[in-house]
Amino acid sequence: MTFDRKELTDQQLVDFYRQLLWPRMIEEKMLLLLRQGKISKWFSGIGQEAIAVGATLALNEDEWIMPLHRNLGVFTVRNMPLRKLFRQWQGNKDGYSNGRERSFHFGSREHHICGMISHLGPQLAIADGVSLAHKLRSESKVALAFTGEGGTSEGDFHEALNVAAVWDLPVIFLIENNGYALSTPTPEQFRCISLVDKAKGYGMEGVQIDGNNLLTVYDTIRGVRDYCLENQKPYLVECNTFRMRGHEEASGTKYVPPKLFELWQLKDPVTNYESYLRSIGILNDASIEDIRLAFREQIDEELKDAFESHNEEPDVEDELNDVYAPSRGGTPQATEDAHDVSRQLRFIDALKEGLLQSLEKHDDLVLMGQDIAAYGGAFKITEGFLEKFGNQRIRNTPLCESAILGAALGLSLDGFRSVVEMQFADFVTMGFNQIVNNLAKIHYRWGQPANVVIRMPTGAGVAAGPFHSQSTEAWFTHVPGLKVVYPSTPADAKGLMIAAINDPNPVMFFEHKALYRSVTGGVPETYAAVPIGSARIAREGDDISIITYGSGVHWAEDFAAAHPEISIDILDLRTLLPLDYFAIRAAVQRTGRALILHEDTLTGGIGGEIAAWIGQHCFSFLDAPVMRCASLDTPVPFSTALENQFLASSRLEEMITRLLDY
Ligand SMILES: Cc1ncc(C[n+]2csc(CCOP(=O)(O)OP(=O)(O)O)c2C)c(N)n1
Repeated sequence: MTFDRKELTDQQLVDFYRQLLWPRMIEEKMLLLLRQGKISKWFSGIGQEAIAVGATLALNEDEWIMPLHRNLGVFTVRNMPLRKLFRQWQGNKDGYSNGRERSFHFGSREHHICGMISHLGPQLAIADGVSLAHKLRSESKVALAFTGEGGTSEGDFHEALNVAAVWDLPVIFLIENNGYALSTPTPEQFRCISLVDKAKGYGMEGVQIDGNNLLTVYDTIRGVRDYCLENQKPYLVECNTFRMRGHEEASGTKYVPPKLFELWQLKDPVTNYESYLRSIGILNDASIEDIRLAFREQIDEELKDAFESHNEEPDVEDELNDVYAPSRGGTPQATEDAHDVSRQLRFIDALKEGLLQSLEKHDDLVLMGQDIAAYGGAFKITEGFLEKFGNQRIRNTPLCESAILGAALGLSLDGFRSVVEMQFADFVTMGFNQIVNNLAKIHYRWGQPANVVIRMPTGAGVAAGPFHSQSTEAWFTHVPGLKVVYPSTPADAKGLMIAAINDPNPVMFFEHKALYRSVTGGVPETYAAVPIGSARIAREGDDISIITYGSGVHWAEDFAAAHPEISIDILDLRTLLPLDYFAIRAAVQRTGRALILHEDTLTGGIGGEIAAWIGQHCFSFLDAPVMRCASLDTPVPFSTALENQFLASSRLEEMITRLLDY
């Protein structure tokens, strides 16, 4: 292995040695502790340290890195103290994730390190978002994201690189090609000759280097960083290396030919760099032993300290409180009579006004979605926004929901807020993982906000068939960390949009397409929020309470108008997560008869959750069993006759009659 020191001073070369040796020695100690049962799981980076260490040394300290499970060197070069890292690995409350995350699945804003989720590929697009934040602020910074060669097979790899290329983002994508993804060797993973060849396909530059040579990695990443900043473009770096231990310590290496270990042992990054420093007279036996001895002592001292730290008793309140980022406060609130104002707007125009006023209010708000700029979006809600706010804030995206949601999280990490439009709510499946695993969990895991609103044009009744009509809200009400909002009136569409954009948590914002142009109502002109989590009494009555949301509110109101002989009480939930249990209890108490109505299909719909809660908490108020009226448990059919039969509205009269007759 040949080394080229270029301009590096003797002192820098020694400092680099220390940076390279430190994670190696920590790991060797961890492997011992693992065997003694003192830590539970370990993903080894032995043999690969030059990549994490060299790349981190090449960046400025305030540039974000998205590391993975073998990148201890990123954490150590950023000076994270071993005593705290060790507490993290032990699941101690004094680690970096309050004991909530394992191994390297944590981050630290202070150190500009973004914690990974197990799914690997989602890290990559977060770098796009952080980099976009830099670009929007005209800051000269790069972001660097790691992936293994296995991770390059994920769709997220493709999406993230493509978005960075299309948006000219200075992101360094770094592949650690270590030969195996768990037991899968590279010929079973991809068929291109080199992964770096993929760069060309995305219209970006790329380079393949020896990942075991610390100075090569450092020098390459420094040069690539300069290139990215100067040209405002991404870059792909493939680092060849080898995984010298099992995928994780328990899984063994039986599937790796022993010859490969012998070969790569000769290329060990630490011993080779050490030999180089000896050969140029910078280190010798004595100085190396001094460094190693000092490290050994430091490890023992820091671990002693860490072992002495005890976990507090778990506290349910603490856990529940940390699911959501606390509200920032300060947003003006809509008055109670917001629905009674004389100015009438269609649902779609109210929504548009909420977005427009928010864009005016918050310079840090970015809108992203397919065809939302010049075209104005599939439903024309963002028409005219481009002219007013420019293409940096009103961003057309390539067709890649996952990367855009990941980028939204990256924007949030760097202080921006965003609204991401799903062209239809059905397409959220393509970004599902980013929502339920990354955005939803990040606050609980390591305390970061995900100030992202995901607009979901939803629902049936428009003869659009199974993939443009679904009610997908129940998929998300099951995910702690998300908020799920579903307005039924123009006033709420505007007020809840304002609230959602001010909320530091990810908000799924369901907008029923059939209501866009069919519903008109009073909407205040002022910029004011309708609080998330509070239901609205749409109509008070004595005979039966219909607890509903979205199109259900209008079905219930139409029924009530057509049946003045029945005194119908209607509760519009407005938010499905968190539910307004206080209002639900009051509604049940008002009539003693509860019908839960939703357009979503019956089984597993939010109605089941509400019915269970009423059964448990409001039993003494009930004069009849709680009933549910929902759509058929089938996909949403296309033909009007089939769709009408599918929809809950076709069974509403029957269900109301049954409940009243009980
Ligand atoms: C989406 C997903 N599928 C499967 C896994 C299980 N898994 C964890 S790491 C891994 C191999 C990853 O290989 P690579 O990206 O090459 O990184 P390496 O572990 O070699 O560093 C697999 C299959 C996972 N974590 N996420």
